[in-house]
Amino acid sequence: MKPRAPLIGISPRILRDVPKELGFRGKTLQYLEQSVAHWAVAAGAVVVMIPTVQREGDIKRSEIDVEDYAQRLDGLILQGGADLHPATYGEELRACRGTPDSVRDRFELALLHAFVAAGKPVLGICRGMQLINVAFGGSLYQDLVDDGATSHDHVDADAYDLHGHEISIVEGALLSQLHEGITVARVNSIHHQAVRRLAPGFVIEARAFDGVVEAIRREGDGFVYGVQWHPEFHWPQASDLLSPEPLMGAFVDTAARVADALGATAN
Ligand SMILES: [Mn+2]
Repeated sequence: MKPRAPLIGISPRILRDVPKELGFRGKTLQYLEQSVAHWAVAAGAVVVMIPTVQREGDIKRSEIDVEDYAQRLDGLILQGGADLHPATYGEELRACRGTPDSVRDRFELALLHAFVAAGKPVLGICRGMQLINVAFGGSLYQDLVDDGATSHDHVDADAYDLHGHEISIVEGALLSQLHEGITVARVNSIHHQAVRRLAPGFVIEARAFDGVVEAIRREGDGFVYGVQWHPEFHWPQASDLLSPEPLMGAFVDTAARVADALGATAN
C-alpha cells in the first residue's frame, strides 16, 4: 500500500472587494495562490486550504474550531498577503500599505498557536514569517524605509517577483545545512515590512545584504520556520535563485514524521 502522504493545510488569502467582472457581488473570496500548493505537492504532500473558522457564523454557530484543523492536518503553511495590523504587536497603525484584515490576523494567529500546541510543523512565507514573529512576542518594521531600517527597497511593484537581492545565511543554520553549507544565496523580495524585534526563543537564519532579517526559526525540537521571500516563485524557473525544494522537503518530512509518531501513540 502507498504510504500515507502528509496532509498540509494552507491558510487563505482573503479578498473582500471582488472585482466586478468575477461575479460574487458583495461576497468574500478566500483563495490560495497555486504555486504555494504546487511547491508542497511536489514535495509529496496532499494539500488543502483552510477557510476561516467563524464560531459566530452568519448562518449557524459552529462548534468547529482551529483545534479541529490542527488535530486533523499534519502541518500548516501561512501564505503571504496584506500587512498585519500593528495592533497585533502593540503599535498604532502608521506606515502600513493596503488594508489590514483583522479577521485574517486573528484566524491565522489562532491557527498557528493550535498547530504549535499540537506539535505540528509550521512554515510561514513573507507575511507568514512576520505573523510567526509577532505571535511569539516580536515586532515588525511597519515600513523598512520609513522606519530607517534600510534605504534599499525590498519591494518593486513593477518588477514584482523579479525583484531580489542577496542574502547571507548564518553558519550552521538549518537553511545552510539544507544547502550543503552555503552562506550566500539570491532570493526574490516582495515585502516592505520585516522583523524588527525578534521573538524570544527564535534565531535568525538569514539576513539580506543590508541587514534585514530574511529567515527565522524557533529554537528547539519543533519545526516553526519563516522566510521573508517567496520560495514558491523560485520554482521551477530562475536557476540563479535559491532552490525552494530543500526547505519544503524538510517541512513535509517533519510533517510525515510527526504524523507517524502521533499515529503510533494513538495505536
Ligand atoms: Mn527582502
